[in-house]
Amino acid sequence: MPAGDSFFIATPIFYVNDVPHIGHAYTEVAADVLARWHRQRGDDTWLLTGTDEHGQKILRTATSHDVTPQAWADKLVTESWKPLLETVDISNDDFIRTTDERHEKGVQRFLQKLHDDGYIYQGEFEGFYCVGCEEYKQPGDLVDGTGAFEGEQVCAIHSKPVELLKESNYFFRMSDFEQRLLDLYESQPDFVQPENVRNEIVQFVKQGLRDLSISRQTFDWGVKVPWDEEHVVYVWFDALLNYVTAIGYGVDDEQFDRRWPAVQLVGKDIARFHAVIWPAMLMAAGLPVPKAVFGHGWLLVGGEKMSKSKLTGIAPQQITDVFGADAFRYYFMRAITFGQDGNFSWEDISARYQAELANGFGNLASRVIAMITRYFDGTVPVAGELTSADLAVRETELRVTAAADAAMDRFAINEALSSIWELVDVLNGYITEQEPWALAKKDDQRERLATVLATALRGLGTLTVLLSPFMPTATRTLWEAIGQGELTSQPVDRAAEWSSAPTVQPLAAGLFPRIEQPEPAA
Ligand code: ME8
Repeated sequence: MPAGDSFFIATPIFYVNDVPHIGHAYTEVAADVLARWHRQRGDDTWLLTGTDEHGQKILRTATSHDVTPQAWADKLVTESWKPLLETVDISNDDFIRTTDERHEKGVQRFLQKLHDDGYIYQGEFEGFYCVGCEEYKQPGDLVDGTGAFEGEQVCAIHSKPVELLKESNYFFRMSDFEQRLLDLYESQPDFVQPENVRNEIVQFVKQGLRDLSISRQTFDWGVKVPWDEEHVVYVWFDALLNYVTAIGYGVDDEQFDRRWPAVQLVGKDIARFHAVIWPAMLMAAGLPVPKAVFGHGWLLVGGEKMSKSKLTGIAPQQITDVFGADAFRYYFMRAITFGQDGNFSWEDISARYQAELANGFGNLASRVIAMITRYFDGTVPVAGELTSADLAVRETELRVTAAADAAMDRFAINEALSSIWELVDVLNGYITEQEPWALAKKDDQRERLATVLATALRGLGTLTVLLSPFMPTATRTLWEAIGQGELTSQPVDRAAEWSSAPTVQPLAAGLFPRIEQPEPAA
């Protein structure tokens, strides 16, 4: 078991009514980069992702395709959701489906406990339900419809009419937890991040919490309520529990205690479920709340939140087919301030690919390795006396490593990358100024040439270690050319301590090849 702290990070589990788009891939990549960073820092890391398969939304989609919801979910998971993880190179430790037996049993166990402890009661409920959100809506959540829905009240998120439902349901006494939740936000200010999401959550809870309807009776695609099989568990109550059923809630205490509590990474659209309902459920069960709930921003396409239903969805593979998974990961983590909304455009990714990856990092790697190959037959030179320019490179390596590590602890993923990129720029500037090609022409500058290339190579190796959580494939290729041992065993928080192989191997091709057709139609 790694010696470091436990770091359990979970993504939302995604609905299988449709195939993934780059918004889903964005959450996956952010969680994966954080997980790889922590793993490479020696933390006892666990990355969980999965799929949300119950509820009316999936049932209706399956029915409209003339298949059972289970068959529909199986098809989407096998053909689309698991392949997404390969497309963008996710190193998840587990994949949970809400139709897994381990999950369904766990949900029943949890609900039974809350029932036994007096947190569940039966009542009548009438309200407006949005199947897209799988949520009852308050009048304030509705807006006037347009086009085909002119004259109707529609969900502000899905722009579709809500349905008036009246049922006899089971309720969770969520209102009992209002003050405890407010105390939690107060005493642990970083429980909900970033600040704007936190403020929204605090405001919401301050307006008063109602009890939550947690069962449905009019359809049967869900986990059965253990004491009343006429009801299925409300899909959000069911889905949130994946974070604990996946790590052995109620059946494997050792695994549960080792992992829980988690860091929850979600889109800000579902921060309320994770920062209000979920901790209230955990409090009722006597379990610790998550370490943090981070609600990231939305990917926008042409200024609008990207979504399949609005036909702005882009499949991740459309981008990885052109630029590769590493560039996909780099681009979204670098170009968007993590926590804020960000616009995607083909022009922007093409420009960054060319300037930052191909010319900035890729070219640096090729040049350093080519010069050591040419001037020293590939044998790594030994540095002589260091000048202030050499020491400045060394200082940058240590400084950006510490800055990136601290930024990752604050979920400031884009800041970590821009710190690391200072080293790319410093190294490129250093080589331009030191002109090793000119030194190579003078016999009396042999020692200086050795020092310059040894310094540049040290910096390049540090970069390789620091960038490995972001771009696992390109850095692995580069490491095979310069490093010793496994790249992922190099502690990322001590990246400058890496050991080089005695000789470098020429790179067969550039790390980031020229893109012939950079702008396919979006
Ligand atoms: O809400 N920009 O699933 P879902 C950024 N099953 N991220 C986006 C995005 C966009 N335009 N669109 C989607 C559900 N996402 C529930 C979750 S968890 C117990 C249950 C990402 O398939 C983002 O992470 O609708 C968002 O929160 C999630 O996909 C919603 O996925």
